[in-house]
Amino acid sequence: MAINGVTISSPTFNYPVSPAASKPKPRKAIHCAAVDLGATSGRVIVGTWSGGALKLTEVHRFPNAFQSLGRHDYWNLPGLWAEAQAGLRKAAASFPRIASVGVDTWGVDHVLVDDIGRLVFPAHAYRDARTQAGLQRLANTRAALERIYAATGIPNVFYNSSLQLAEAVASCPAVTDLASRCLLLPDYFNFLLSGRMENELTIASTTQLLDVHSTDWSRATLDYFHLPPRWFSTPVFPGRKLGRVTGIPELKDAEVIVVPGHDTAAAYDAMPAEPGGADLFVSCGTWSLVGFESDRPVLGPDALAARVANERTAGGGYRPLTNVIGFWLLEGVLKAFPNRPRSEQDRNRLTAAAAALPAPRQLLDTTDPAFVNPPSMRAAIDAQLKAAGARPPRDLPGYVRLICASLGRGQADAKIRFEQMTGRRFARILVVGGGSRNPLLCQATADAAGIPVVSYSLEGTAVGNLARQLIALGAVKDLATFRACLARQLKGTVHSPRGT
Ligand code: LFR
Repeated sequence: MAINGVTISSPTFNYPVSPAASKPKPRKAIHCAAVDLGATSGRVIVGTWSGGALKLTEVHRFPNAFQSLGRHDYWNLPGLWAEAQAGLRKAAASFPRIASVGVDTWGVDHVLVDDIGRLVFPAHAYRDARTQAGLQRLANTRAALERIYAATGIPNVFYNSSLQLAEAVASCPAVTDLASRCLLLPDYFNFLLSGRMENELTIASTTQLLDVHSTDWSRATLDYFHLPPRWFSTPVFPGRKLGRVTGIPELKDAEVIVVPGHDTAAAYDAMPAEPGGADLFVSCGTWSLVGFESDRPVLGPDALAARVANERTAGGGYRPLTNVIGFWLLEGVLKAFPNRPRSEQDRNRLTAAAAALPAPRQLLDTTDPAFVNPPSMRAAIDAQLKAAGARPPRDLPGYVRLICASLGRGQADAKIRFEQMTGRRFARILVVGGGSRNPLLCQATADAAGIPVVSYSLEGTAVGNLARQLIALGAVKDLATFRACLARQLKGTVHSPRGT
């Protein structure tokens, strides 16, 4: 299918639903638009639900990157909004009637606005180094560190909104008078689309400010970081309708529906998981998010040491996960090679060349803070290897081999730690996102974890976003139904572990 020059060729973009799951109704096709913003790229995807099947059409895709100005890193919000609008206009031009729109983005980043939604502080990017002092301070204050983890279930990580907001208040105290609301980025885009300001639950849970035992904010944690409680409203659950689109005349009849605003929550919703909880999930893109779903959080000293983040699912449950650095490593290294791949075909060739190389003797420590935002990723990798007495790779395939093997080890380590902490045993690892299309990484993960990895070529974040819209519109009964359909209809690639 080709729309506006974008061709969707993968058969996995069609999700027929069996009659048992959803009796075919003589209804017209329903079209929903997912605005899915990632830290390195964004897209607008239309999901068409018809005759019990979901079809995806990518109508718009664009690169995204934070930009440095002076000593800080910022998001280009006007640019992102322009791209989101352009994508939504294309959606409206290509489909007869878009019923609804939902927005998901990466976690933690936010805006501070006044009563009418005007920005009163620039939107910093989470890799900005401004949180380093606060990060160290909390790391060195054991009692506070434990108290905050017990209260929020979120470990002390450089990108937390808590640390970012505390820095904003400390460096610019007037911001507490200027701002009346803190909106996470999906909340802000929902506001731009609908005029309504709401905080959404899944994205709120990335802030380190939400109470881990309720679905409201942790007053003690807000106080610790000197943040005004009035900036935050009780989070709404995904599925809430915010009213019609106001800013884009072509979409004036479409509803703005709150979806899991956090892209990782959306991606986990799209996992074709077996019921029973024996699947470990990996949503792999710029970050690799390794975790599972649980009806209770994983807390305590071991979880804190393993930096387990108890983020929330769209239903209010828990998604204990660890963040492995992901393809940020590769995206960084590619910048050092002018002959880097430009097409999908080139990328496949590079992966194949890397797969033909012998396994690296020395793996990277993927938790090294030097990889967070280095001026040169290649230099940061070389420095770590040299410090360990190992020789850096000679060429790009060598780096790809090293990165995939190291990420595979990192993902497998997360699985092992989860099993130790919870007593669970995982039988499979399901992978969605860009990393699912990298057989080298999937195989490295299977080999290191000792269980099969099943990869699905699936834009999980957009699919989860669309799933919640369809549920809110009454077209799909519930998430379990949606997942059961995916599990029956999607063809995964199985990477079986190889003995060493
Ligand atoms: C992935 C993600 C992760 C979050 C990181 C920073 O896109 O949302 O879940 O930890 O970005 O926000």
